[in-house]
Amino acid sequence: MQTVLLTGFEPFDNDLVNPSWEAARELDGVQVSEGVQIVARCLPCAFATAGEYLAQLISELKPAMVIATGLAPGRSEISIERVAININDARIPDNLGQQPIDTAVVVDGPAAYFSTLPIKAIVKALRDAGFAAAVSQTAGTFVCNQVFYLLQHRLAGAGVRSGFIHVPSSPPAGQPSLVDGLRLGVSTAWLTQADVVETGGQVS
Ligand code: PCA
Repeated sequence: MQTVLLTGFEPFDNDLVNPSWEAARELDGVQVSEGVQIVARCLPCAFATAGEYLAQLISELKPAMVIATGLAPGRSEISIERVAININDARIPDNLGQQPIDTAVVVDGPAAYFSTLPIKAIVKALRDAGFAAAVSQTAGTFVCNQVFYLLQHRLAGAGVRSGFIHVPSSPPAGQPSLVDGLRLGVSTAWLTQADVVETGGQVS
């Protein structure tokens, strides 16, 4: 049995729930395709511990693919992140009271890492199924970006697909559930051989 590690985050910024974990937890144990099962875990929203826990999960589970998810409170679309950058610049304190400003995620690490998920194929599959979805050119500079960067740093060259998906606070009315959206995102990421070529770009 192969494992797809799917993470969500605990609530932060005085919220009581985090929809990323509420959705991811529903997918724990779900089969993606023959012989491939999702293991869902919740990461702490803290610079000091989130990456450490993720590294521990990767060592333990030896996943064949990793998708981390988090909440992007201001967005209305499911955002498939393109790139993680080597900077922490927190607008608010994390859940342990830390608020790093302009520090490196990894000292002397590369400026950025790209997602190794087929991001355009995921956006297309979600849109075709009725979700508002888009490629996002920034995962921010808070704990989600840090975890995304550490994930890509850890798995660089390992041949294990990995990336990050931001979810909205609440999907617009009339859309299928976030749980179904994440399930479709995971299965598309797993089954797609080569990413589709269509624009997901922006003019500034
Ligand atoms: N969203 C935050 C951190 C945890 C989460 O769910 C972010 O986008 O950085």
